[in-house]
Amino acid sequence: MPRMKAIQAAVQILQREGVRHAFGVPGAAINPFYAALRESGAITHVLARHVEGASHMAEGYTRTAAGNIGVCVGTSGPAGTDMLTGLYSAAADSIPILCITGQAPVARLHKEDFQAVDIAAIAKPVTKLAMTVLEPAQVPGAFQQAFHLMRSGRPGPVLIDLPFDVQLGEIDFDIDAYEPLPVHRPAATRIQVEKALDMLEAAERPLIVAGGGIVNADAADLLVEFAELVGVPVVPTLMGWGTIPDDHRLMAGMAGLQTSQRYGNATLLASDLVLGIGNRWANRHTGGLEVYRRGRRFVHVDIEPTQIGRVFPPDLGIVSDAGLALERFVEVARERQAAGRLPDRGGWAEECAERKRTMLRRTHFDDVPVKPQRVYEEMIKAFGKEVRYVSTIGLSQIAGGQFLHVYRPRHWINAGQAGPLGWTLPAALGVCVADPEATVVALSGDYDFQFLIEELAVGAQFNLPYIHVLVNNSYLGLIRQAQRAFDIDYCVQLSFDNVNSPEVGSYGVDHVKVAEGLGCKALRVKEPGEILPALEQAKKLMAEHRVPVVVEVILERVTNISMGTEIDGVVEFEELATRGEHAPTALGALNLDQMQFLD
Ligand SMILES: Cc1ncc(C[n+]2csc(CCOP(=O)(O)OP(=O)(O)O)c2C)c(N)n1
Ligand SMILES: [Mg+2]
Repeated sequence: MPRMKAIQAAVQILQREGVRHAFGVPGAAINPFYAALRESGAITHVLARHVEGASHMAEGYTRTAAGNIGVCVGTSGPAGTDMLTGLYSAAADSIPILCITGQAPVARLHKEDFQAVDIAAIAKPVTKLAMTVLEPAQVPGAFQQAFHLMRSGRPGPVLIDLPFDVQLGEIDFDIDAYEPLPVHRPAATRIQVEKALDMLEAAERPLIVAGGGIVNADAADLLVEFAELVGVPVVPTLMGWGTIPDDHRLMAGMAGLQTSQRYGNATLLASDLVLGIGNRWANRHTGGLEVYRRGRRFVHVDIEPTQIGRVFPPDLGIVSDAGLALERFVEVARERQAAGRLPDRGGWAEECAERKRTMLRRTHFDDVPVKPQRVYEEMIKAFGKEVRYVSTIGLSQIAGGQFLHVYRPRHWINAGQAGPLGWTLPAALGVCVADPEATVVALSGDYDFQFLIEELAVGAQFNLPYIHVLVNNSYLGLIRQAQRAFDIDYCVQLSFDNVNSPEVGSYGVDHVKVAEGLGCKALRVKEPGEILPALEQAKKLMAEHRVPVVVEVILERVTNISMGTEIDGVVEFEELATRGEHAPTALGALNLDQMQFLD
């Protein structure tokens, strides 16, 4: 049996489990791991500038392709605590990442040693497993279990904490005798699917709510096949956006309080049965449950048994992996189609499509300073269907969710539940590592951009080119809008006169200078007509220099974006589209020569 340090066995297992990249920040307590990494040579390492950044890079990496597991690495003490936000974000959105931390030697754990903190205890609520390994011979089993848990059931993150002496302890280990553990995925039974389809058939205006579980199961094609078979319109959740292309005739729009379309909410409210697959009835999707549930029945398919009934009791709950459920749904629906049992849904689907053509918000404004709605119109013109968008939170992300178009799963990469400011930039870098050929476009408000801005240097150092659209209102815009309820505008201003950059006026931070100082390219635009040329120029700069390119759009300071507290009470602050030229990149306009608009 080969004899080696426990940490060498760990690195061999990482390789065997498919890890090719790691994101991290070294420190004394994790140096044995770095020595093993260097020796192996099979895993490339991206050196983050902030450990939190490394955790979000790992998440962006995982989210880009089915089967990926992002790995983030840090030393003992503050490195682990810095990565907690990444673990929370990953856990909340069911994303597997593996966080590896160094730790003080076992015998000194209780002595308040330098940078010794009980990270396993701290990380427990935001991981599927958080473990300080106390025996070198347990290291292989800990990693084996980590991969098994991350991939099984509802996916999520794991933290493995490795005391210095445990890493260096000698063990007998043969990688050829190692085998990844089988992954546990429950599957819907025929009876369950029959009952769900009976309910679907009995309904007059059924909908499918498609959640992120479908993305995790890599089952978007099956979703579309099933929707087409039964002719039922689909409302994706924010995490499921892209599972059915935005321009598909059965894509009915998103429902919700913020990242939604008027037609998505109207269609949900008109439905009488909702089949939720791989979704979790997030409160920003449902709004108040009274309105959301009134007059309709619900079927809930979820991989995690304790998710069924967590938010409200469904009429039928099915515990299943989304992909395995959809395979069964397609199979049984095919049989029913052959037997002539499937009802014609043409009228209802057309009603939904009509709303999608007509219930539009206006994006075409010529104002200076630029109104944010216009930015998304120009982004749609600049980037094709293959673009991968990355965003986190803020008015910027909400408006992105309302106006952009997504055509593929994993092309809207968004920290949906946790929404941690600063996530966008490092997550985009992780996406670039996972898919170097992709056009990656990040979308941030100025505050989100400033949170982990130093990570731009990582993009410059490791040649990870992407375009960062930075919509600058010099405000904590979303919170300013929320403070209207309190009649205050307090501690949400980002504006000041920058003594070094009179050209930014009172907008404060000179993002162009900072980005350039960190080794990236950057452009600033102030007029709507300049946005598209700047985005085109950014593509060229990205190709030429192989570094991130920031395109900053100076926005009007105050724009309220449509939102509300109930899906039947979303407040519109701007005028709606009443003519074709008001919303030239809306899907109705893209699909049809002739458009009709509701007043
Ligand atoms: C770590 C963290 N702290 C606070 C918040 C609350 N928060 C949500 S959006 C936001 C302001 C975002 O401002 P900006 O990024 O400029 O986007 P805008 O809304 O102006 O488009 C804040 C403070 C958060 N999401 N994450
Ligand atoms: Mg802002």
